[in-house]
Amino acid sequence: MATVRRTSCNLCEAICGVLVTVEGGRVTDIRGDEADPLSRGHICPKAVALRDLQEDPDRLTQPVRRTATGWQEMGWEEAYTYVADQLRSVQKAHGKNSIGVYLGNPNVHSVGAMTHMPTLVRLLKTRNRFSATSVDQLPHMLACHLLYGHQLMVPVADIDRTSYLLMLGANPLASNGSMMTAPGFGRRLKELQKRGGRVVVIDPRRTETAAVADEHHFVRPGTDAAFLLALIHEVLRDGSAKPAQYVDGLDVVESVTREWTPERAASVTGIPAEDIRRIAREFAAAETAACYGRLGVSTQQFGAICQWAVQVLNIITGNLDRPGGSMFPRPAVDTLRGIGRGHIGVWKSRVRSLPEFGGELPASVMAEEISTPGDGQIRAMVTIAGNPVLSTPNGRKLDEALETLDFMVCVDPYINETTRHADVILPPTPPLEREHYDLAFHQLAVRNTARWNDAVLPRPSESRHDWEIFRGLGLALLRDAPRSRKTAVASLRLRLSPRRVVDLGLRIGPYRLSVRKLRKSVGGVDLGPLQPALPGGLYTKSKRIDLVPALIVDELPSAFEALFADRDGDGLLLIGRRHLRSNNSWMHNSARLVKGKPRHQLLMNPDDLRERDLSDGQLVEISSASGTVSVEVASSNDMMPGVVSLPHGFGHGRPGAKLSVANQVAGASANDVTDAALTDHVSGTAALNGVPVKVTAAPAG
Ligand SMILES: Nc1nc2c(c(=O)[nH]1)N[C@H]1C(S)=C(S)[C@@H](COP(=O)(O)OP(=O)(O)OC[C@H]3O[C@@H](n4cnc5c(=O)[nH]c(N)nc54)[C@H](O)[C@@H]3O)O[C@H]1N2
Ligand SMILES: Nc1nc2c(c(=O)[nH]1)N[C@H]1C(S)=C(S)[C@@H](COP(=O)(O)OP(=O)(O)OC[C@H]3O[C@@H](n4cnc5c(=O)[nH]c(N)nc54)[C@H](O)[C@@H]3O)O[C@H]1N2
Ligand code: SF4
Ligand SMILES: [Mo]
Repeated sequence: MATVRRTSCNLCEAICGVLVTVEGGRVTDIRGDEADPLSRGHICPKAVALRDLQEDPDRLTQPVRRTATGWQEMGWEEAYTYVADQLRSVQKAHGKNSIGVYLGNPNVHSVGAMTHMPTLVRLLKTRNRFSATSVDQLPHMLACHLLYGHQLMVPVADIDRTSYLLMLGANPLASNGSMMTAPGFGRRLKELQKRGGRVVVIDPRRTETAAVADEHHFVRPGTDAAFLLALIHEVLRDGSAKPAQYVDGLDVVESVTREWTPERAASVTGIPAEDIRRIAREFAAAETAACYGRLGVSTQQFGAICQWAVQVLNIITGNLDRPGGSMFPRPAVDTLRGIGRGHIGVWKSRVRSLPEFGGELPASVMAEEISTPGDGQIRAMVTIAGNPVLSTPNGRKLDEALETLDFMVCVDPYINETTRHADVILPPTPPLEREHYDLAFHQLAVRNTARWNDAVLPRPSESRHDWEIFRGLGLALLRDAPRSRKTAVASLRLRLSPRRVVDLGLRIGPYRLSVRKLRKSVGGVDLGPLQPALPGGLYTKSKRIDLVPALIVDELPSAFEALFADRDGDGLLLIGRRHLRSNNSWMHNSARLVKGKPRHQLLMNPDDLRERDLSDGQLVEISSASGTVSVEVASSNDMMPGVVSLPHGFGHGRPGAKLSVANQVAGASANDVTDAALTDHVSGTAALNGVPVKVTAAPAG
């Protein structure tokens, strides 16, 4: 008999409610849940992959260990003990920091990872911690830490009420939105336009989102800081600034942006000065407006300045914390309370002296920390839900470095480009076998809602949830540790189930909910539109906002020099992109998702092709300071001249990776040409966009 179960899809940040039909223990249908007050029935093609993940024969269900004759299954308890012993012996021989940890993207999509993984990582006591944050949203978190006092106090564009949305470096029609949970982004944009509102997109590619916007401007990659500072300059110049009374430092903003004129910005961005002036005027005059800058203005050399400037623009035009502007969500579990406010530069990386942020070093230094000998060198790696060989800059170098380690353990369901180097792989249950409450994305949602999901399918007895793996490993590490208050607390934290932790969070949260109450609500509880929260909600000691943190302002003169320096004329700049039927580095093993037209090509403007005697469809070589890859080129009028686009997450087919479908997917890894040496000057975030490259015909044969 068929039963329909309610859950949500957690493959991306949109957290869409879905209805899953199960017949005889198997999923037969997945569709959108109209009763979900946030997603209102929206889903995308990736939802069907929930079923493919469930049924994928390549997915591991038990721990495996690498032996001379191949991978061998092992028992869970045996695996925990073995891994804990190996990690401890590496640390005994080489010191605490000899263990490196990489935490990948899917951790934030799993409640068990959110509740249990941090405790495990703390037990490892290493400073060599890395995560996807520093190839992604670190500049947002830094800006929010500096301005609002908490790294996760991130305002989101109030898309459902705004009358002017200015978007930079975001393509939500492919990505479904990020650092802004707004399922059905396309529908929300249409509603905005129907209300008479305006959508303006700034992107070096005429993206799917640009195509539905009212206005799109090409921008030369990496130069958005000049555009944003010119907008601020203009708003201040024509006297239309109206910051709230709890904002300090407007006069300093005025003086540090004095030279950042629209004319100067036009000369490097390619956006005409009169358009910059008009956008500034329209933004400031709009009834309500929100500026939203995402990946493209984060993972670039001036990411921190861009994200700071986005906030400053919202603040000085009076749009922060007002309906229709840029607002702070108030989720049913206050995630901010459980997470530190953030800090930067408390220690630096050993080899290159890049700053930590919130206890993590930039992923761009990971390979060199493994391969450079000396005190504090990484000798063992732990990866949890990450595939950094494909996801971090200069991935080839990391690929090679991982092979030199004394020990490596991965918590991951697949033997892929990264985990093929492991000694032990510990696979967690797939999404449909897990309970879920979204601790991460209700914190970033454009409407306050809450939902609890029971598991759709039972967990097979031989499988373990990710939190059970963290508990097992953590307790194994604690076994020989001297008893103290700290170890007692860690052990208690590891033993509480995610359900208990969420229930507690809901009960002490602002709406006094509970798992029981949520389980009774069909599709989730609607807690209403976003509400003003400042200044009381600020995490700054003064309960005021200082617009001009030294870390950013001190960097402006050298950014000015770098941005307006003479440029080498004929170089191309490489940027990335996403596609609706693809998800970072790991979902190409779903045949239904990858079918259809290839999506891995290098996109290039026809004039740039012609100039190099290249033609559409030809195999080309892309080379940068860090490497060379070959891939087919596709001619595209949607590309800004001088800019080429290659998606990341491809480049499968490496020896030993057990991905029967993905290994057949063509394409090269963009991160074999991105450069670990290129980082955001302030935060150390990888500059994955705006990489100087040459494109030539691939040698015949
Ligand atoms: N050039 C370039 N590089 C980029 C980007 C770009 O735009 N351009 N984007 C960057 C961004 S924004 C991000 S977030 C990173 C993402 O890069 P990563 O942090 O590496 O994350 P994914 O690529 O999503 O890889 C997910 C890994 O987790 C495993 N996995 C999947 N589900 C689960 C689970 O539930 N539990 C566990 N334990 N494992 C699971 C998969 O098998 C895979 O190995 O890539 C970054 N890299
Ligand atoms: N289908 C799908 N959805 C996803 C993912 C996925 O892989 N596939 N990944 C998820 C993850 S981990 C994340 S972080 C989000 C990211 O979500 P988004 O931020 O929306 O990411 P992208 O779609 O890569 O859009 C980034 C845009 O920045 C542009 N860009 C590049 N360089 C510059 C620049 O210098 N200036 C400006 N203004 N623009 C620039 C690119 O052309 C691109 O259109 O998506 C998430 N959702
Ligand atoms: S947009 Fe697609 S991938 Fe993202 S949560 Fe919704 S259905 Fe899942
Ligand atoms: Mo991301």
